[in-house]
Amino acid sequence: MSRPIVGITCDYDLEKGTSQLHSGYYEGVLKAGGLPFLIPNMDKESISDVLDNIDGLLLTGGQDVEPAYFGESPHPKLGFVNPIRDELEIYLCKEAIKKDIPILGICRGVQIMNIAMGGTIYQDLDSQWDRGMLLKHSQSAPRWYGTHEVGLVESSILKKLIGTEKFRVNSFHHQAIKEIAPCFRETAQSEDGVIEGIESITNTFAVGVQWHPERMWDTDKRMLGLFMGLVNAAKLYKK
Ligand SMILES: [Mn+2]
Repeated sequence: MSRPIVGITCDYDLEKGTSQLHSGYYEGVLKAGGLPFLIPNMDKESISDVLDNIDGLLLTGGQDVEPAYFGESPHPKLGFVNPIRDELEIYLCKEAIKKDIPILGICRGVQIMNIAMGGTIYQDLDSQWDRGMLLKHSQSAPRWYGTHEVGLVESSILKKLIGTEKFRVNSFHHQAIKEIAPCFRETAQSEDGVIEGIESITNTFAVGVQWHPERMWDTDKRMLGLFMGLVNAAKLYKK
């Protein structure tokens, strides 16, 4: 059997006119046995054709999400939003969920998954968090270095893929999940209570994490487990 094709969203730089992606994403897919297909900015009809041809979807990290998608007006600390990318990824995610295409969402990707399916996020975690002490989620350390701990839910896909209950993750997210969409459940949490992982309770494989495994798998092999999970689910979908 040929390798399953994993579609990967890029960051669309509207000023430079480029679609770009950090190598950790596509190299992670390659290492896990999948064939990466980078999804540039394109029209909806082309995106529908992409959805007919991919076996898995990787929603990647990036900038803040337009709050109108979860029914809010912009908070003063909201960062740069990219309307083109928001529209494309939310559409892609909704359609992939409908088709039960396996999905892995990383950082912004997990937020997109949650918003697409009816959940909300904190526009600015630092100023909107009202549940006590908050850890530093925008780390000042190398990108591959784990700065805070997360605990995984025992029966979760995430726990199966990573193999340990507690471990340290890197953290550079300005936003985070607030209310989880009804089709997902929480699977990982940092010590302060911030949701760091979710998975679908209705789909075969729709897993999201708030940290960046694509920057960690080189130094922490457990992180490759996430890419293996996506590619293995894509293999089953392809059959
Ligand atoms: Mn974090």
